[in-house]
Amino acid sequence: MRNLLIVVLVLAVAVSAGARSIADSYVELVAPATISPGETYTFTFGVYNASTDSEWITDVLITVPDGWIIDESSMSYVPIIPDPIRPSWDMLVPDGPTAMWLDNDEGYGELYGDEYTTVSVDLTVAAQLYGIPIHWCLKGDIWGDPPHELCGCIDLQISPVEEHSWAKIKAMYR
Ligand SMILES: [Ca+2]
Ligand SMILES: [Ca+2]
Repeated sequence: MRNLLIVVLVLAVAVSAGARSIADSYVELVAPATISPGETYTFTFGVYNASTDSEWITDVLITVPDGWIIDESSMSYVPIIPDPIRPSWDMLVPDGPTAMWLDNDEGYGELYGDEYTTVSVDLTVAAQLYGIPIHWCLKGDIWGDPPHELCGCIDLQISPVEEHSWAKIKAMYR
């Protein structure tokens, strides 16, 4: 009877400790600090895997607002381990408005627990802005407990359109 009680207690601890998965992982905007309509910027996003039960992140998906243009050739990331490279995202491609850093090697994920890296892509901001945020999703390698997918959004600091337009007009008459 005493053994049974211990087993039950250990199980309870294991469940509560494991119920973390990739919860609290996030994508944050590192640069640029502000954007203006119609301009192109190199966007850099920080990606953090908060998993405490050894779930590793496979894919990073970043969805831009309507009318923005993704420059596929500019997509890159910073390896944490140079040799062999890790994370080794195998496909850096857009799918419609979503820039994707995909781990297509069929193995486990690439960004381990408590690791942080950055991904970058050149984005041309739409000429009309409606204050729509950038959306992101992180996918884990389905190890440990859910959630195995986590999504969120990033609000953007937009410089005033009028000020920007006047600067452009002034520049034309310089
Ligand atoms: Ca890979
Ligand atoms: Ca992998």
